Amino acid sequence: MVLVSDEVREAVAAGRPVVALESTIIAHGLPRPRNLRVALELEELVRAEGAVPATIAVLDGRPHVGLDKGQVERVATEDGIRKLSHRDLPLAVATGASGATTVSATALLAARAGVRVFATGGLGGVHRRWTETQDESADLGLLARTRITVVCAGVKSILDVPATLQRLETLGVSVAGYGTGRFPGFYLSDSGHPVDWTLGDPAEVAGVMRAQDALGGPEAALIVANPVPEAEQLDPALHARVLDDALRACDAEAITGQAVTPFLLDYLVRHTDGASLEANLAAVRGNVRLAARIAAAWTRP
Ligand code: PSU
Ligand code: MN
Repeated sequence: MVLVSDEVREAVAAGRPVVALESTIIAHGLPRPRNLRVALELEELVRAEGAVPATIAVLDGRPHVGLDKGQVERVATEDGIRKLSHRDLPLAVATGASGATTVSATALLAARAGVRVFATGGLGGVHRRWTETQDESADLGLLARTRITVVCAGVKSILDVPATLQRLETLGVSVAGYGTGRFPGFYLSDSGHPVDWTLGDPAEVAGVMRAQDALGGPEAALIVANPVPEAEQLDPALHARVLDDALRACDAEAITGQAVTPFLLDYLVRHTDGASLEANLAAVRGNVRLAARIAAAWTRP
């Protein structure tokens, strides 16, 4: 059912480091044509750290873990490619659809293929004005029941960050800052909210993963929140101003559901002269590198 590439399958079987990469950021989170270059660059970053990249997507109804170059190109350039959260997977499979996978669908497929470490930009979470919209990303619920380590720059700052942190607590998802006691703010190094735990190096992260397995209990994820370096973050004042406008535009244009996140990300890119894109990419690159090092520490005997 899940097509795992030869390279990824062999690496998993031999206990070599593998890093899962999601595809929604490629298909729906970044502007074209830059998205294709970034997708390939992220795979190269994983390789440069000595790990195997496993980009995940659904093509013609088949979930793939590990894409070849032509398949990455399809995800980045195909018109009408869907955005698939985990609830969409059976529908896409049965109808032969193609789609990019969000954090939730990627985490599910990665875990099925035996890949334990996953890098992304920012997780989905609780949207602002949740009391009216009930918009909470499916990422959170899935991470509460999937044993995977997700390296991210926190949750997207377009969300209600404290509400999201609260949901993660309620759902029993372990969260630690990497080299910081502050929860990162995606485009910003600091969301303004603290985290309870700080981990200092990949070996320490791998130690937490081993403790998760040894303790048993619910198969929840570990979130490693890795801040974008301060020098590469988006100017906080610009961020605050443009984000306000973006949220108003989203309301004015009555954008809802799956379209909300891509709309807001795109609005920020267009209204910061691309500066939000650079901060987003800096965060993702840092996460991919760290994920590869964690995967290496995890597989080291
Ligand atoms: N991080 C990024 N860009 C993105 C996303 C994350 O830097 O486009 C995607 C992820 O795939 C995440 C999804 O799972 O946004 C959340 O969408 P929603 O809020 O509709 O659940
Ligand atoms: Mn949503």
